[in-house]
Amino acid sequence: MKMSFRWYGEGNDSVSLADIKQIPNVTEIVWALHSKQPGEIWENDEIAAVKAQLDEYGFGMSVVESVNVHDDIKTAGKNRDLYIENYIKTLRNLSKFGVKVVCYNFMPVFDWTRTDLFHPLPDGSTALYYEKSKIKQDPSEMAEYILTNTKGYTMPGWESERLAHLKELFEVYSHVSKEQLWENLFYFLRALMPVCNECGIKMAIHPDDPPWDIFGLPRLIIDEASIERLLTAVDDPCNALTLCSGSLGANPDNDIPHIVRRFCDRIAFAHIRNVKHYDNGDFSEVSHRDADGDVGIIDIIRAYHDGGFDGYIRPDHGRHIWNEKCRPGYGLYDRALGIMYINGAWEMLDRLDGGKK
Ligand code: CS2
Ligand code: MN
Repeated sequence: MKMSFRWYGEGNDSVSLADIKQIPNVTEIVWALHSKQPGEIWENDEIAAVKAQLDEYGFGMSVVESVNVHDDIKTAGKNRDLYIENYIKTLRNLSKFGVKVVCYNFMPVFDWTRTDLFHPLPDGSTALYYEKSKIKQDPSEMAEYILTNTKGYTMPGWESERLAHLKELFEVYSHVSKEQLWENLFYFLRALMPVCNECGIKMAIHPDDPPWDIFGLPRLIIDEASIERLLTAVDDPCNALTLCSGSLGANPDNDIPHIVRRFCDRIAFAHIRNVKHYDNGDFSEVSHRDADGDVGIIDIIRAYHDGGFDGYIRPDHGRHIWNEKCRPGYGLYDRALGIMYINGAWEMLDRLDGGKK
C-alpha cells in the first residue's frame, strides 16, 4: 500500500505540506483544484503549479480527489457530451503529470451528508455526526446548516454556487429514476474507458455517503450488490473503486472486510474511517481504533494485506482534537493518529507473514 494524505491546497487548508511531511510513511498527496466548478477543464499550467509545490517536499501527486462530475452528466442533461469531452481533456492533462487515480462520486445533488459537523464525543473531542430524525423531506434547512457551519472552509460537494439553485436541482433530479441514474453512470464510464486505458488512469468511484436514499434522491453505490453491478456492467480494470469504509460502514449490514476481500483487485484507493452506530439509526464518526467503532478496522486492514493491496490508502475523516481549528473532518492530528494506527497494523502483518522486515 502507498500511504497518502488529503490536502486542500495552498491557502485553503489548516494543514501545511511541512506538517504532512512529518507523518511517517506518507509519500503521496491526495489533491484537487478546489476552485474548479464541475465541468471545467483543468489546465496544464494549473496542474503544474500544484506539482511544483508537492515536488518541493518530495510528494507524489498520483491521486486526485475529486474531479467532480457535472449534473448534466448525472442527469443526461443537454450538455452531457460536452461535459464528458471536458472531463476527458482534464484526464489527459492529469495523466501528463503522473496522475494514476481519479476519485469521483455519482451522488445526486449532495456529497456526504451529516447533520452535525462538530458533535461532542465523551472524550471531549468533536466529530461529524448523522442524526436520522433530522433528515427531513426538505433539504434546505440542512444545506443552510452545512454552508454556515464550516468555519470558513469550503466543502467539496457543497459548493454555495450550486446549492444556491437547490430547488432547480431537485426539480431536475425528480425526473431521474434510480435506473436512469445507473444508465447515466454507465454512459459516462463507457465514454471514458478508452481514454483511461490509453492514459493509465483509473476512475475510482467513491460510495454514496450515507449509503441509502436521502431527500427522495436515489443513491447507487451503497453495498456489495451495487458494487458488483457497477464493476460487471463496465468490466474494465480502469473502472475501479475508492473503497470508503466509513461511507459504506454507516450501514451496519455492510460487511466491509468481506467487500474488501471480494473486490480487492478493483480497489484503486482505500479510505479508512471508523463509524459507531446507534440503535435509533444515528451514527457518529470516531477514532480509527478498531474498538472505538463498528466497521472492523483491523479486519479491513487485514483484508487489504491478505489481498496484496498495492494501491493508495488514506485515513478518511478524523475527529477534531486538541482544540485544533480545521476544516470539518480534515484536521491534522486525528488523521495523523489514524495513519500511525494503520502503519502499525500493516507492519505487524508484514512481520507475521514473514515478509518485509
Ligand atoms: C470524502 C468524500 O470527505 C469525504 O468523505 O471521502 O467527500 C469524497 O471526497 C467524495 O465523495 C469523492 O468524490
Ligand atoms: Mn471517503
